[in-house]
Amino acid sequence: MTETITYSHHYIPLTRDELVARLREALKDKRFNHVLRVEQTAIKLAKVNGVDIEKASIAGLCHDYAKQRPDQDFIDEIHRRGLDPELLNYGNAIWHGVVGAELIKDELGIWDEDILNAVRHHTTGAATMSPLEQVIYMADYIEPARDFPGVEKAREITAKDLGAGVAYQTKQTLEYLVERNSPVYTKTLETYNAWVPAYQKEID
Ligand code: DGI
Ligand code: FE
Ligand code: FE
Repeated sequence: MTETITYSHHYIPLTRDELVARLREALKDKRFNHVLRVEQTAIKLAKVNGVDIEKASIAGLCHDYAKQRPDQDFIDEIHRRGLDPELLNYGNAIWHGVVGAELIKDELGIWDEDILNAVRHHTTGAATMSPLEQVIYMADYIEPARDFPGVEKAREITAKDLGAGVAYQTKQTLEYLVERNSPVYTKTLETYNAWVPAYQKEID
């Protein structure tokens, strides 16, 4: 069942319907449907982990808001805002969250730092993540249409322990990147060091 949250805390100057309309404009159908599923998964994880469901809805819907921007938009924003120049060595995979958070602040009027951090860190994680950030990081990884080796185990671990889910995803993603000889963003390594050794028992 789809849960429609009524926004009442002014984390965003839009109703949920208005926000959904903005996302429908910003995203292709496939990506739009993904963010709706991430929202629903995030609400469920929020409920069992004592996280604000309104923030979970907003962050879930917005997490990929910038995913379909052209590379040049991100490059311009990185220069204009003086963001970490290391970002220029990466691409859309890293930019749409880290730079995307700045765009949702400006374009959607979201100021809540917890929501912005959940968007900022949804791809790479971070050494320190609030419960909302963990919820969005995991909801993106285990939403019902995700189908890759290990996703069922990720769902089981996350249902038992949200932090263990974070550790499991982080390890899987790092293995995936190394397997493909891909560059690993520094924050992804920091996430690994902060979470994986701490949850050794839970993720094996
Ligand atoms: O935007 P989504 O597809 O819903 O999911 P996402 O934002 O978690 O993006 C996942 C992609 O990001 C996936 O292809 C792996 C990639 N990724 C995650 N961490 C890193 C990374 N790519 C590089 N190059 N370096 C990283 O540290
Ligand atoms: Fe994403
Ligand atoms: Fe996503």
